Order: sequence, then structure tokens, then C-alpha cells
Amino acid sequence: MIGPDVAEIAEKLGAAADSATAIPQLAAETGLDVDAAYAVQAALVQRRLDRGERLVGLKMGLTSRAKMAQVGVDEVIWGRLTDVMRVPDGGTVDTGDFIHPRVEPEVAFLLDRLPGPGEPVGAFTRAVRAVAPAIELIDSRYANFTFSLPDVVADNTSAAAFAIGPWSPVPDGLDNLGVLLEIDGRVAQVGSTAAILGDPRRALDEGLRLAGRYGVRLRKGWVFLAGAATAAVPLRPGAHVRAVVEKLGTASLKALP
Ligand code: 0L1
Ligand code: MG
Repeated sequence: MIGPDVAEIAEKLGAAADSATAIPQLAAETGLDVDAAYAVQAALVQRRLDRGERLVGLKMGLTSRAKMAQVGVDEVIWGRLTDVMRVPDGGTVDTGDFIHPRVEPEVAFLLDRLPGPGEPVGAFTRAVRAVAPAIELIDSRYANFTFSLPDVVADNTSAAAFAIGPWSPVPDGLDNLGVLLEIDGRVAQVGSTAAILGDPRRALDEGLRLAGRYGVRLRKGWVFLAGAATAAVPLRPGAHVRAVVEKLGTASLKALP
């Protein structure tokens, strides 16, 4: 039996992102399963690397119940981050570059020495050099932000842009820090880092599990977005967005009017 055409699906998703134009879901029609979807994701990101972008890290997706409920998918997934997706802290994005952008408050890790494939993470503070508050901008390439699990994996887990606040040494506890998402100075979402798999440190275990399964080596110096502490909120033109994480500080970005 002939499997789904990985290169063709990656091309459709890449073109949708480049032109900021939504497309219909692809998995049901092409018979895409989750493993094939990760192959599409790799091809989709390779398309970016071929035009000069650099891989700078990974993001975990759907690490909280709020996020799973928001999109109707209940499995932790991951995607790849490139340098072009990074927005300076306090920097500006153009909503016109995206289809239906949403923002969510996250915790970021700066990776240090990682265990080899199959080894336990061991001391978190050896694997992670620093932590920071972050904002992830997600943008599904599918119409109405609606997708199945293989669809969203193939679409690089809706990765589009991210901003990272100041790095700090890993604090004693990361498991129950208050999180706010503010839009134009008003609180839009309230949460806790406990929403990220009970403790954001578990996101790294999940990342290493997926790395072992898909043969990816996590690199020293990479950014690792552990996941969102709340549901995501639509990003409107002109909005000022701040993610505030207790003990870690603030990350922010602005959308052009
Ligand atoms: O980062 C995330 O949790 C997003 C994963 C994909 C689902 C979505 O687009 O909300
Ligand atoms: Mg996210």
C-alpha cells in the first residue's frame, strides 16, 4: 500500500504558512497517522532550514488540560522552533503575517547538558541552565483552528513565533507559580505553572521521551518551551501582550496596529 505523500503534505502546509492562508485538514483524506505526521513536520521544518533558518529549540504542545480542552486533542505533542520565529522580548509582530494568531503564556528552559537517548533526565538543574517567562504565538494553518492529532503534529504543532523574557537561574520550586496573561493591561487569563503537567519540569521528561522515539538529539543552548499554563487568546492588531510568571518576571510583545 502506498502511504501518504509526506513531501506533498509538507509543501501544502508550508505554502499555507508563507501565504497566511488557511487550508482544509489533510490527515483523514491522506491517511496520515501520528508517526507519518512527525515525518511531515520534519520535512516542513527542513523546508525552512533549506532557505537559511536555524533550528534553535523545541516546543511542547498540549501540556495542560486547558489547552487540550480548547482544541479537543488529548496527547502531549512537540514541535520545532527556528531563529526566524523568535521575536525579541518587547518586540513587534504583524498579525497580517499569520492566519488567526493566538498567544499563550509559557515557561521556557535554556538547555544545558542533556542525558543521552534512553537515560533519565537526572538532576533538572544539570539539564537546564536557566528558566524564563515566555509568550508563544500559535497559528494553526487549518481553517477555523480545527484539526485532528495527526493534522496538528504535521503542522509543527501550530508553532509560529515566540518571545522570551529574561533568563534566571532555576528557582527552588517551579511547580506552582502564578501565571497571568495580560492584553492591553487587562488580565485575559490566570493560571499556574501546575497546569503544565503538574510541574513544567515534567515537560522535559516528555520531550526526552519523544526525542528517543523520533531520533532527535536535544542540544545544549536550545530553547525548550515547556507549554502553556492557560488557554490561548486571539491576538488582535495593536494589542500589547504580557506574560507574567511569579518569581520569573515578564515577557512581552506588541502587534502592529
Ligand atoms: O503550543 C501548544 O500547546 C499548541 C499545540 C497545538 C494546538 C493548538 O494549536 O492550540
Ligand atoms: Mg504552546
